[in-house]
Amino acid sequence: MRHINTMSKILLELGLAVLLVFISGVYAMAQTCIQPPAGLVAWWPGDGNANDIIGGNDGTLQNGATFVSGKVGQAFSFDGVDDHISGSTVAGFPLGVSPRTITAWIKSTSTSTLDRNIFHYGVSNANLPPTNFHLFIRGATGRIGVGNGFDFGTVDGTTFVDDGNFHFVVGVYEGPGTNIARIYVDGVQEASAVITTPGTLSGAWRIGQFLDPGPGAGFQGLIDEVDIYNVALSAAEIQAIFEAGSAGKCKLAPPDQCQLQLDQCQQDLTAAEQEIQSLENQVGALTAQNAQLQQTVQDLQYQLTQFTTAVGSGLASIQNDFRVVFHNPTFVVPGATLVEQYQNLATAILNLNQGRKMGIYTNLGGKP
Ligand SMILES: [Ca+2]
Ligand SMILES: [Ca+2]
Repeated sequence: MRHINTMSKILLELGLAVLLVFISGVYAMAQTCIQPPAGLVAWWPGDGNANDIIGGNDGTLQNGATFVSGKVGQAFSFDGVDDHISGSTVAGFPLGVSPRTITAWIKSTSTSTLDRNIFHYGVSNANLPPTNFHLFIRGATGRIGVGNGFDFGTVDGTTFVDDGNFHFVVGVYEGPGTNIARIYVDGVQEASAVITTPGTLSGAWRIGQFLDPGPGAGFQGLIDEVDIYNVALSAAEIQAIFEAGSAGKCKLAPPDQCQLQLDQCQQDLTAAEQEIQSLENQVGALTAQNAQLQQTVQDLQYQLTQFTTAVGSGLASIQNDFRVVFHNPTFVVPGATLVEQYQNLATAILNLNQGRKMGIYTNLGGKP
């Protein structure tokens, strides 16, 4: 009996284990992309092209840079010599002293002790005030650095990232209120420090090589999903992107599709406005016609009164004829619209009036 109980227990535990494996499998399958945090102004997914799918700051592959399977879809692949992506427009970039965040997945296989750029934008000149900003690997330590360039203030992380594994690396600058810059690696903040207030930023950008490649080495390995935000992302937002892993961020509808929808909406709106205008015109015409008919009826009634006054009670039969026209229910024309009914009635009255006037004047010896 004890043996049977032990067997039952084992079977129950085995069943629970299978259930847990099944549940975790379902969870993994159900993992989907997350909505990008607010403030995303540029995003290079590296999925077969160098396009910025948010800000339109499309880049160009240089010196053999290519694509391989990455962290989220494909990634940019660099040879560590001269490969890089270059871009000449910075539409939407956080410039001046604006807060900013740069994020990317990287996989470095480099053994170089020289600094290697992940993302660099602005004007590159060591002799200028801090007019550029970058996220990079500090060659001497193999750790992530962020700052406004060339010893004008940088912050270094603590994780050795040249280990051939994917790491989610983030550099944040909070803005002139605090001048604090922060490093996050794999969802965890590793360092923060006050840096020099950034100067005016403009110009160009590069992935995988510094704007001025002289002081550093080329990036060797993969860079994937490079993002720029015009805000300092929170720790929770950074953690969420890290945890989304290979599911990544949800892509928005391509701009051309949005534009097509907008164009269609505009066409529909224009057609609707034209329809409304046409209906208003018809209402206006009917209103004018109605006023004209009312005036005609009033004129006829006035004339009838004048005739009655003029000739006394001798023309009672003629008055009755008019009343017959006004009130005769058989006058309705089958199938005619209300407007056409009025038109026919008015025409009949006018015709009758004209004939009677002549008749009246003729009978009384007057002139029409
Ligand atoms: Ca990608
Ligand atoms: Ca090359």
